[in-house]
Amino acid sequence: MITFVTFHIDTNRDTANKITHLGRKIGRWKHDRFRNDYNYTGLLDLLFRSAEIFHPNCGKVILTNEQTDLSGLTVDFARYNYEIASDSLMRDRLSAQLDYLASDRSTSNLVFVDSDMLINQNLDVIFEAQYSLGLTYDPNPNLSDMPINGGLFFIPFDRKDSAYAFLKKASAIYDGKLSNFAAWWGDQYALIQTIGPASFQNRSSEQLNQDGVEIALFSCEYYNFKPPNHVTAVAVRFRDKAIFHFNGNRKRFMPLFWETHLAPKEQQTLTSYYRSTRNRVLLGFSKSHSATAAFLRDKLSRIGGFLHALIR
Ligand SMILES: [Mn+2]
Repeated sequence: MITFVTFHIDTNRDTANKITHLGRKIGRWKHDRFRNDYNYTGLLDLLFRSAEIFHPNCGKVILTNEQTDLSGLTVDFARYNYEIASDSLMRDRLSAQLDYLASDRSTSNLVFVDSDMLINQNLDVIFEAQYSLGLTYDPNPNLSDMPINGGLFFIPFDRKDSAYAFLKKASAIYDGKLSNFAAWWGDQYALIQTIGPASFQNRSSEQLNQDGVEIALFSCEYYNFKPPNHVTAVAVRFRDKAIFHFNGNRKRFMPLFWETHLAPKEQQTLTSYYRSTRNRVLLGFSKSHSATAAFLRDKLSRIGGFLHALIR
């Protein structure tokens, strides 16, 4: 069994502006900005429903704070409240994850997962290898200073203590010298510093031993896949990817991807098949050489604009 543990708190425009400002200061997000105005309960709902498709009756947990409104969710989940401030969003997330990890005595494997992810496969194979903490890394050179993604941890149920030991160390590094990044990015800086950038760079396999803790490295290419940031990419099923990450402003595509590819797996109804087919045709997926399909493909740019308008 797997328990999917995600994180969300309500934030405001002030937090979004501060995080955007921090991003500009470290040379990221030149044209982009942090947004807190997505329909997060909608995204959390889709995350859990995607997990249910491949892991029926999986555990579903949200780490949050008392003030956050999660009433919009349609699935059952367990709520855990912690002290989480928006000024120290990522630092407090790591603390909450540690507290949850320490309190969880279940025999369920854990997947700590971002709210803007969709599960696209059964993940049991991830837990067949022997390790204490599974992390995903992105080989993109733009991320060479923070190659480990903070949004996804795999923790086998019988290795929670040693995963805890590693994350506790990361948390101490975060508190100690990364306080400028308490709101954002600090978790990812702390993760690579805990591993050691040199150990990571010079590794000879995808398994590292950090002070007795076995760390397994999974490529983001399959396990934490960021789809191309364009609406037409939603036409592609990306069947070989285990987990999607609609990070940044890709979030606007997450409901459309759900409707196009995953909803028909959840509910085999005429409506879900109709919507899926309609979207795939509109997005130019059809390989048909029929005059109708060619006509629709020719109109793609205009229809793409229409879909853009729909998804903000
Ligand atoms: Mn994310």
